[in-house]
Amino acid sequence: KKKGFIFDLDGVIVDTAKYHYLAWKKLANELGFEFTEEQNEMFKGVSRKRCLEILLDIGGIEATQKEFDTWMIEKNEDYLEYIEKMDASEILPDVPKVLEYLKAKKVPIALGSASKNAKPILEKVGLLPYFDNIVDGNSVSKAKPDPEVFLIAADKLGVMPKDCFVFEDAVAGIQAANNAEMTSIGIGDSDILAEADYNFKDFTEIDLDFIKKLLQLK
Ligand code: G16
Ligand code: MG
Repeated sequence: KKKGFIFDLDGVIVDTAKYHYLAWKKLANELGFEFTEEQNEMFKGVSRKRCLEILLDIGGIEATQKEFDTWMIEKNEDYLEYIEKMDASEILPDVPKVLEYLKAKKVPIALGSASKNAKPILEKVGLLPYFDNIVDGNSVSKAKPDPEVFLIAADKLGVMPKDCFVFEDAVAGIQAANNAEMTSIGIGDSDILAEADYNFKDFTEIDLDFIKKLLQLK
């Protein structure tokens, strides 16, 4: 059976959550309130628009449509300044090991991310050539935990959803993979990602024998 692998971006391949955080924090401070790293946890895997809605809720701010749009742009411009400086050193440990292995076995690979900046980030860190398909915030209408992003990815890869494996660091992402009836692999805290079929702290914990076993599943 043909298998496919789908990777989330933020928190799985690179740690861009810290840049999202700095950009949101700057906006919050400009608007006169604090935004903590703890609160930033809620933003993981969540669309930019939804993040701003939550942020304004935290600050108790009612925005006009015009203000809302301006702040969305402002946050993204600050975020892009961080992205601009990224290079291969920001790839999370042992991610290339797994990508390399899958490539060598000619297993199709897709990206399934909520980010509208996914492609430039992959380009910056030099991983774009590994991906057969990119499904990101520009091509989906329903946010995780809706399975849409992963179902489109499976379709593009030409692999049945049940034969796809998804690496995710966000609860909503694990739920999206499960909702797509794919095998979910949690990257991060196994207590938080308890709904995942498999759990690893990070890719250094993933043995290539494990990947091999997944490829041999019926
Ligand atoms: C990522 C992040 C979220 C971010 C979202 C949208 O999702 O985890 O924090 O808000 O993308 O990003 P952008 O503002 O670049 O469109 P993922 O699915 O890659 O973890
Ligand atoms: Mg993520």
